[in-house]
Amino acid sequence: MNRVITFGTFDVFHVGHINILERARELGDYLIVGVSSDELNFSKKKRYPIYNQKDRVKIISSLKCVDEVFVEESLELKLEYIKKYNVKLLVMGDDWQGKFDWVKSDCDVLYLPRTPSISTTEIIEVVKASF
Ligand code: C2G
Repeated sequence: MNRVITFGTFDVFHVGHINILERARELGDYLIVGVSSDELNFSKKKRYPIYNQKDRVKIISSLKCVDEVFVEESLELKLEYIKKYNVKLLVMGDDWQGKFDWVKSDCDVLYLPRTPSISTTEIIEVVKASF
C-alpha cells in the first residue's frame, strides 16, 4: 500500500485545504493527516486557531479522501511520524517549499502548488472588515 502523509492546521476549513488533501490522496492509496495541535499553532503564529484542535480533527476525519488522522505536536517530530506511520511520501503546499527536505533520507517529499487567492488569514480579515 502506498501510504502518504501531510500536515496542517486546517483552521476555518476552506477549498484550498480540500484541494491539497484530495491531491495528496491521489498520489497514493492511504492518506494520513497530522493536524497541528492548538499549542503548536500558538508557538508558530502567536495566536490560537479559531477552531480548536478537537473540532479540526473531527472535520478532517470526516473527509472521504482521508484515511487516518492524528495530532501533530511538533514540527521537529516529522521524521518520527513518518517512521511511525510507515509512509513513502510527504506532501505539503509550496509555501513550505524546501522546509522539510531534511526527511528525504527516509521519505519522498513533494510540494504542491497552493490554491490561489484563498487562505484562513484572508478569510479572517474579510470577516473582521465586514463588522
Ligand atoms: N494550502 C493550499 N492552498 C491554500 C491554503 C493552504 O494548498 N490556499 C495548503 C498548505 O500549503 C498546507 C495545507 O493546505 O499544505 C494546510 O495549510 P495550513 O492549515 O495553513 O497549515 P499550516 O498552518 O501551514 O501547518 O507541519 C506543518 C504545519 O502543520 C503546516
